[in-house]
Amino acid sequence: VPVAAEEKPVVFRSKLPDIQINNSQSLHTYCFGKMAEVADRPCLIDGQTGASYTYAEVESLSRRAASGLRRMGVGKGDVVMNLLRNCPEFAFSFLGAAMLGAATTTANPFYTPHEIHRQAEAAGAKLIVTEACAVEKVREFAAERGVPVVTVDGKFDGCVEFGEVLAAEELEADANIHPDDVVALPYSSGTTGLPKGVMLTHRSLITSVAQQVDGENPNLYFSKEDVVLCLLPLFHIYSLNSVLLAGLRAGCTIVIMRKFDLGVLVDLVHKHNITIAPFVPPIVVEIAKSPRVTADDLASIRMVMSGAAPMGKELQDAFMAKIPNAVLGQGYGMTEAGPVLAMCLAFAKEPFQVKSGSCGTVVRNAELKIVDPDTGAALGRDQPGEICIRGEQIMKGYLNDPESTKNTIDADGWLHTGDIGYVDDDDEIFIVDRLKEIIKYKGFQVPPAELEALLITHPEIKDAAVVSMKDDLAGEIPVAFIVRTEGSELTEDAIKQFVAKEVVFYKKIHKVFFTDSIPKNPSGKILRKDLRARLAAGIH
Ligand code: 4UW
Repeated sequence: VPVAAEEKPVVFRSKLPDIQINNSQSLHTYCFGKMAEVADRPCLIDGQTGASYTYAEVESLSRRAASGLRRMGVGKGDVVMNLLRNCPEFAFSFLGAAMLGAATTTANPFYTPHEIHRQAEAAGAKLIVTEACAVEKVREFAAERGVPVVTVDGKFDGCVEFGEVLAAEELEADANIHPDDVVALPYSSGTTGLPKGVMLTHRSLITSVAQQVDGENPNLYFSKEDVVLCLLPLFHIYSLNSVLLAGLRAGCTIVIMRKFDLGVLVDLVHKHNITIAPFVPPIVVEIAKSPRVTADDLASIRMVMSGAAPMGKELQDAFMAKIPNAVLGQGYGMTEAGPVLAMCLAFAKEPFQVKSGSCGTVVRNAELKIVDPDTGAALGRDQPGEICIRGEQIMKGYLNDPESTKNTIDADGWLHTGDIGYVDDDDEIFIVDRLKEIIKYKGFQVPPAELEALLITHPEIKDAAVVSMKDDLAGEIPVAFIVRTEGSELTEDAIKQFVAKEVVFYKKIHKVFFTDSIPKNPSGKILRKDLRARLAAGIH
């Protein structure tokens, strides 16, 4: 009997050497690691009010937030919900909770009450920090469950102002924190199903930030002189990790912007001499196309990052023609992966040549492989397959969901992304397709399973399937295939409105196609590929 040769999978590594990462400290200690050098430098600037906080002040305010939160009943192992647009208080609350050994679950303040309650409940939120635009959506729910609500922008009946939380003495001693304690609990639907709590620990986030900004030749070179624009929402892991935490660690000044507006963006760039601009593709498109924005307007920017959704070569080239002095490149992240899998090596302190359209090279201190989705065999260069990642940065697992965890992280510790891509001869990664069902509208997650579950609650809908359709501006939009009950004359508009009432704007259904049946495999799984192929071919 021939003995099978032991197969060694093809593993891809960074071109940068591994570094020593001290990831057994707590996340805030790590992020404030350069305090002696940066104590008096500006750390956070509120773009809207102009309020500026030094590093020493941010640490002190976070310590006071920690005491204030503790007084309100938050302790080790608890979860605080940040239901906030970008603001300095987001950082104080997040870091304060970390000092207590508590975790922060982040959610979009524009979520509907239903979406917010579901996450607050699943995460077991003990306290909610929010603002005027969302306070009415949580008030009743919080009162019923005895969850205190803190507001950052004014006084509301039955709520506590953030200023009162800060009116406490600084927390003297941190809780006893274990590196594997959860510190951030963002929600993501991952490769399938409904949104789940992604347990990111002190160890995983320190590792991820270090893989980006630490070392003699950091992959993502942020320095004390840099001014980083924090425009992307901090409730999403991209901004939380690669803007706030990475910016703090590197000693940058972080300019906080509440919402996207091209005019305000240009003003802030000019006023604060922004040097680093983390964007998503729709923002890159808007700047590339806007005749109102000139190279002069953005002259201080030296680095433009894009991620969370694909950016093709054409767009990348068009944008670079507009800002010739900046380096434009991509990062590739996934909430569950800690989040960064790959980062553009042109962002390194000693930069490498890279290609347009690539989403970077695997980060250091990590392993990446490409597997055949059918056989699981590891593939070599230039062969597209499922991207898998391994390293100390990946999530600990999904909260209260060992089954989904097992389906995402295999027995050998490889996290399966559900993305299809290949690694070329220069170690650059190109994403070409998606195996998983998630739809990305401007980089925001739209879980089809959530919309399908909602649709079939309608008495005149017998069956439903939601898939993505390509869109020039948003990248992808959700569309629905609907089987009506017999005799029903339910209209496309009625269905769209039915969904719109229950979900945040980017999960709205854009088109409805009526059909006789939803194609499924023998075990009942929707054949999304078939539906997407139907759309592509124009057969509905
Ligand atoms: N190209 C094509 C890309 C790309 C992409 C992501 O919402 P999640 O779970 O997470 C994110 C995180 C993105 C991110 C984090 C930190 C960072 O530095 C950075 O780059 C600068 C980006 O999006 O969605 C994960 C899914 O989003 C797709 C892909 O399908 C992935 O599994 N995605 N980045 N550059 N697609």
